Amino acid sequence: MKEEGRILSLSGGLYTVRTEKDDLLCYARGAFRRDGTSPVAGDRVLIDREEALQKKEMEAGARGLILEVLERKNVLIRPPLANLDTLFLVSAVRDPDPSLLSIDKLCAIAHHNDIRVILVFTKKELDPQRAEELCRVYRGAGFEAFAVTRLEEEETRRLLYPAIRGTVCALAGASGVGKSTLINTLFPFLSAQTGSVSEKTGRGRHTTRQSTLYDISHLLGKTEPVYVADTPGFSLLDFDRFFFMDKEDLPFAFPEFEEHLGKCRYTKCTHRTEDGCRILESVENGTVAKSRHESYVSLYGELDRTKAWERDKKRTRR
Ligand SMILES: Nc1nc2c(ncn2[C@@H]2O[C@H](COP(=O)(O)OP(=O)(O)OP(=O)(O)O)[C@@H](O)[C@H]2O)c(=O)[nH]1
Ligand SMILES: [Mg+2]
Ligand SMILES: [Zn+2]
Repeated sequence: MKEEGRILSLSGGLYTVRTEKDDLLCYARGAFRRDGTSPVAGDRVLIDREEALQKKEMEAGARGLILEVLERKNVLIRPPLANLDTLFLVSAVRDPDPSLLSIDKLCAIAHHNDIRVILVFTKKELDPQRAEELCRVYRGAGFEAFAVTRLEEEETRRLLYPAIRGTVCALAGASGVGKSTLINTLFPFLSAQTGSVSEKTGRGRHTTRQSTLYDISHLLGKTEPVYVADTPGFSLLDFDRFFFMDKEDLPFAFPEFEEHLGKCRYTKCTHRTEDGCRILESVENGTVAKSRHESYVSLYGELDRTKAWERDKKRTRR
């Protein structure tokens, strides 16, 4: 009998799948490997129990077989993770200075892939005014944005727990912005787990690892499962390989552009320098942030230069 489950982790070729009843160690059908569609953490899958397994698979500890991966909302290549709902994009207000272009790029990719972005600006106490300004820009662009400091742990939890929606969330951000510090504050048990895993395997922290999902519903006071992906090595660079878009899609990946689209003088307006462009007018009158438009122009150029074959390569590369 087929049952539905969610993959929590992959280790030594065996998947841990959470079903309604239990956590089950499973093998995946060989066919997944052959056609390059191997299941990853976050995947919703259909499984069959023991009867489907061979003796040697049982001996290796497997108690189920993954038959099918259910339709994915999105999938990241590195770290491998499927069906991400909420991404905490962590940047520091200073030390290191935030790269607005990197932030805007990741926001665009996430929006395009149906991932909700929550901007978290850390080290607020180093420059409270800048923190406020950054939050203002991103809230104005239609994102949720929060400024936090490690000096206010209770307040950080109060602000960020309610922002988690959907089933799977993860954190990302450049090196040194305070991701580990934030994880300590929000999910202390996760820091402990991460430490022990790397001690056991002796792997360096830059080794590409599989993601592992941890249930955090108890912290949020929810009855349905909510997971955070343990992805300590997750930086902005990892998104370069993530499914990217056509330049024609880019305006739609900037939520604050949406109400203006289709209203420019020219139907084929690229919103960069054209006369009668509604987006440019909005930048002039201050309703669209200048930095956001600059990032748009820069990303447009990047996509324009990326030849179709390169994009196709990125899409299929594993
Ligand atoms: N002033 C200040 N420093 C902070 C804050 N949060 C973290 N830091 C410091 O910033 C440095 C980097 O913090 P981490 O939490 O290690 O940053 P990370 O993003 O995990 O860094 P990587 O693991 O290298 O990617 C550490 O020295 C922290 O003590 C904060 O709110 N204020
Ligand atoms: Mg860290
Ligand atoms: Zn325009």
